[in-house]
Formats: sequence, structure tokens, C-alpha cells
Amino acid sequence: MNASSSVLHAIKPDGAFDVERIRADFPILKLKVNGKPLVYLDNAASSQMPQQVIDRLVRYQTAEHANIHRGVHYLSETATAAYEGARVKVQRFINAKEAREVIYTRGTTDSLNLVMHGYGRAFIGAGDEIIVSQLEHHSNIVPWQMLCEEKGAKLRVIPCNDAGELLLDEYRKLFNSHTRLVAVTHVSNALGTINPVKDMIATAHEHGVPVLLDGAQAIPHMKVDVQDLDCDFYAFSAHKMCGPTGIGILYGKAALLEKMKPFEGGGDMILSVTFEKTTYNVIPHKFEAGTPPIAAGIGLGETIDYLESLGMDRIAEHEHNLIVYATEAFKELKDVRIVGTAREKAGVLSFTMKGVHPHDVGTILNEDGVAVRTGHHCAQPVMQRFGIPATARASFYLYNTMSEVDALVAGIHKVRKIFG
Ligand code: 7TS
Repeated sequence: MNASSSVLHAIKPDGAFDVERIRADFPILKLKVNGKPLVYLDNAASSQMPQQVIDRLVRYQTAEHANIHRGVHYLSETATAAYEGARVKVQRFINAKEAREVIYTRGTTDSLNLVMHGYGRAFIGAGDEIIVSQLEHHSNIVPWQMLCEEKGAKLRVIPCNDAGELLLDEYRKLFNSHTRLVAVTHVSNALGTINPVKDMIATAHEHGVPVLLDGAQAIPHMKVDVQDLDCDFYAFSAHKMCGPTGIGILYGKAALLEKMKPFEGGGDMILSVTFEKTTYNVIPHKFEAGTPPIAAGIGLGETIDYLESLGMDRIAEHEHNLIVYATEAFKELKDVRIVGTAREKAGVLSFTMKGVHPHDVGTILNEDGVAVRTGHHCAQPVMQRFGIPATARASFYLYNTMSEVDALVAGIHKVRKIFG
């Protein structure tokens, strides 16, 4: 079965989403957990994989596998074509100008660290400043702190209001002649806030400062056009967009990537090596040392085919309907606080319950097969901002249904009954 055969049925004649048909593509959703149908609401941590992508991985392993970029034999050429073909799919998906602006990494964290090592260490020095926001995942804080410590640079932080929206007036005030980089998340994983990144990029560019976007929570859920945004770097992971683990992307403008130093040395990133001198390969290969996760890259290409055939706009609309429905239902619940009430919000519902620890909420929900994440979501500064140690978080994706939201709400009633 290929992606297109399923998709013919997944979109109804009026253009609407047939969520039941889409669910049929995801074998794991048929699981029972504790005797109840699985209700998977932990998509911000990692999403599930459709059969089309699983089949593609099996086809690769059974009929196409060899190392890439180095063989003249059939299998190596087949694997290379598939892997490089997937890079072109990514280019088209994010509307990058050129495929060489698309670098394979291990995931968002790896992509952000690559910018820190390749760009930050070369162009950020003592007394320089990096702007991040209060909404960042640790992956977009810690690398910059490491750089600051090494170089004597400084982090500046864009604050947010009680709804979890960044304060843009404060953002504008942070720029000065020492500002070297803005590194912000496109969508907050802990609150779901969609940041106004296009405007934020325009502001940074007025000051001649490049912008790195952490797109881990945006790219699975909405159309992203890197040329329209005019971002300088964009980082994301395949496993949050129905793809495999172990692979992600760093998009970068070619002119910046060419100026950057490679992060890791080894095979594939060189043109020539003598004991006196190594000449580096051209981009993107300069940043891709060693045998890459070939299967995962090819799987990412198939994932993009799958998402595109459904339509990113339709996916975004479906998730919007889910978050609106869930938010309305949660507003009716006594002693439940929604954390993160931005006007522009993706499908993330973080909440606390008076008198109940989020871990207990998650444990009781799990008894009925409902999977949510509890904790600080690797965004401790967000928790500090809201004066809480943790939340429970439901995060939606294309295969979730209104009746799964009902199951979540029923679970919350059960928690309340148990805790009084
Ligand atoms: N940035 C954001 C905004 C994220 O949400 C995550 C993962 C990362 C970076 C790191 O991605 P990775 O693929 O390199 O691990 N966020 C979450 C989450 O919310 N729950 O588990 C992982």
C-alpha cells in the first residue's frame, strides 16, 4: 500500500478530513492499554508512524540497503538516490531555495547544537549577546549557556505574559550593538503558544541579527515556508511528525552555512585529507560526518509524502478544532487550571488540578489507556514563570478525535472522584 492509495479515502469529497480512515493507517492506535483502547495524547513528545512509512522502512531494509555516497554498485546507488531524494522532499516541504540548505542531523537538539558549534563558536565572542525566550525547551537554552560560559557572552530573555505570549515590546528593547543571534521557538512545547516569528524575524533583521527557529513543535502541525519567514536557521525532528527517531533537519541559508565551521570530523565531510591539511566537503556534506541514519532519512521522505497528501492546512484545521473543543470542555471542570491561554495556540493543553500532583493525574489517566505527559516538559523556565513545578499535558495530532477528548475529560472526572 502506498501513501496515495490511502489518502484517496482519507479526504472526503467535500475536502474534509476522514479521521477514522487516517487512524486506520496507524497500527499502534489499535492497541489496548489496561484493557481500554489506547488514547494517545502525548504527540508533543513523539508521534506515531503510519503503515506507509513502516512499509518504506521495510522495503529499504529488505531491498535497498548499502552505505551511501561511496559505492558504484546497484545497492549503494539505490540507497544514495533514495536518501538524497528525501533531502529534496524536505527542501520542497519547507520551501528552501536549494537542497544543499537542508542538513540531516539526529534531531532538533542536534540541529540546535550544530548551530551553536558551527556558527556560535565562530561568530559570537566576549560581551556579545544572544536573545532567547522564556518559552524555550532546554535544547534551545543549554547550548547557548554553554557557549556563553566558553566565550563570556550573555543570554537575554524575552519575557511572556500570563497567557504565555511573548512580550514583543520587551523583545524590541533587548537589541543593542552586542546582539549576535536570536534563538526562539516557533511553537512552545509546554504551552502551545504559536509565536509571531515572522514579525520577530523582521525586527531582528532590522538590527542585522540572524534568527534561529526551533521548529520541533511547529513543523508537524502547520505549513512552514522558510523563505516566507525569512529565518536564517530552522531546526526540527522527524519523530514528532509521524517519522522515525534518530533523524532531524537543520535548514540554514546557504551563505551562512558556507561561513560556518564543521562540528564533527570524519568520513563524508571531507574533500581531501593529508596529515598536513584537510579540505572540507561542500554544504550540506560538510556537516554530515560518518555513515548517517540512512533508513531514517528515507523514512522521513515517505513521512513528508504522507503529510503532504493529507494537506498541512487540513491537519492544522483538524487540530485547531480539537484544541477548541478540549479547551471549552476543560473550562467547565472545577479546580482545573489551563496553563497557557495564548490567542494563537497549537494543539497543546497543559493543565494543573488543585490538590493533585500532575504525576497522579497521568497515572490515573493511564489506568484507562489515556497517555499524557506529566512533568516540566524540559521547559523548567516556563514552569518557573507560572510558579508551578509541573503540569499534565495533552497534545493532539492528526489522528486524534473528539471522542478521545471526551475520554480525557472523563479521566479528569475520575481523578477528581479519587482525590475528592
Ligand atoms: N525543541 C522543542 C520545542 C521541543 O518540543 C523538543 C522536544 C525539542 C526541542 C527536542 O527535540 P528532540 O527531538 O531533539 O528531542 N520536546 C519534547 C516534549 O515536549 N516532550 O518530550 C520531548
